[in-house]
Amino acid sequence: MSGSPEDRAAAQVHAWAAELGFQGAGIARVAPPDPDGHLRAWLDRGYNAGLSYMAKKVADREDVDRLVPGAKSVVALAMSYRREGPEPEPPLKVSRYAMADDYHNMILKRSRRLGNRIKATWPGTTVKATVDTAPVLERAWAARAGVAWIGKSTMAISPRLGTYTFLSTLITTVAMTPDEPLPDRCGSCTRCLDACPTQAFPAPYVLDANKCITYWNVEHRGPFPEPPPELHGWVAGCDVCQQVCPWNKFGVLTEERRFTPHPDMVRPDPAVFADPAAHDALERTLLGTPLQRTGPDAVRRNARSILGR
Ligand code: B12
Ligand code: SF4
Ligand code: SF4
Repeated sequence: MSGSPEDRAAAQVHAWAAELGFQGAGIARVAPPDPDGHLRAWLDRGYNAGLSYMAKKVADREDVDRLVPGAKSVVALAMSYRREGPEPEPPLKVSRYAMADDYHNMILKRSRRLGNRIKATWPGTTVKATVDTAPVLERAWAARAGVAWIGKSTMAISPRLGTYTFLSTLITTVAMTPDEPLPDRCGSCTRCLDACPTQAFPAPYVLDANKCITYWNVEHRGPFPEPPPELHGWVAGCDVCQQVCPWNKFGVLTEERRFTPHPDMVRPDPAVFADPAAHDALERTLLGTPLQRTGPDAVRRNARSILGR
């Protein structure tokens, strides 16, 4: 490998990321990730709904140096979970990300393996891996590192992978040559804004979680308020703003066995999902998926609301 030490470090990290199964990887120099204050504007308008954790550690989200003192680079990583197969279907639709094994542990392990290689190669280095496990603006870093641009749906869109990706970051004290950010390729398209069943986008690039189905059916605990939110058949998550996005027509498919949908989650059985007597069966069905955290009570609440029980 030729070039400066920063060039060599960047090339090495790119090669390792690909080896570890990250189809998208990019490097950003440490700088404020949200200089225009989108996060604070979002919080000021109450668009975080009941996600109180988003209003905490705002300064950390705005400055990775607070998480890793002396940080010089952020490696942004993306892994596709897209596979062929039928779209979620009524009566109870499960979003694609929620049909398979929970991604957090699996991706965190891979990111940490990448971190360990970095530490072994550059002794004395600090690294921190995140997969929605620390106050980090993962989409903003994916955009800065040239992995994706942030679309009008607020999804990070990779030209090769589309939007069905999980993001991760690795913050490190190693200096590396950064990649170029990508231009916004949404153009005049407004499909996601038009298709959102609950009109959850007050403006392009801004999502109001108070209206987003995923907020209500995955994050909200306890009974629904009156009148209850319209779930439009989605018992867990919602994929509409991704289903309509033209960048998802040709995205790279996942090769990860762990992202194979669990059969019970592809066509959820209303008897298991909605009947309180089937609590234990529902708990077993959710085991190991991202919905284990949401829990059987909330998932049954969603199913009953959809089925009018
Ligand atoms: C809170 C949260 C949610 C909330 C709020 C979503 C939101 N859009 O803010 C809810 C529960 C609704 C949610 C839903 C989903 N989520 Co979520 N979520 C998060 C979390 C924890 C934080 C996101 C955040 O910081 N929001 C605050 C807003 C202000 O930040 P932002 O979305 O990054 O927005 C940036 C831009 O939009 C931009 N911006 C804002 N305003 C404006 C205005 C203009 C004009 C411009 C140009 C830019 C701009 O600046 C912001 C900051 O840089 C991240 C994990 C993480 N730690 O980052 C996962 C994460 C974003 N979610 C993820 C996923 C997969 C989903 C769902 C697809 C799940 C599903 N199928 O149901 C949906 C998608 C809904 C959607 N369209 O966003 C993935 C996204 C992967 C990707 N390719 O983008 C993440 C990164 C988790 C992960 N590690 O993979 N999520
Ligand atoms: S996930 Fe569904 S409800 Fe939320 S913004 Fe996208 S289309 Fe709208
Ligand atoms: S549907 Fe269109 S506007 Fe929305 S994110 Fe995809 S390309 Fe951008």
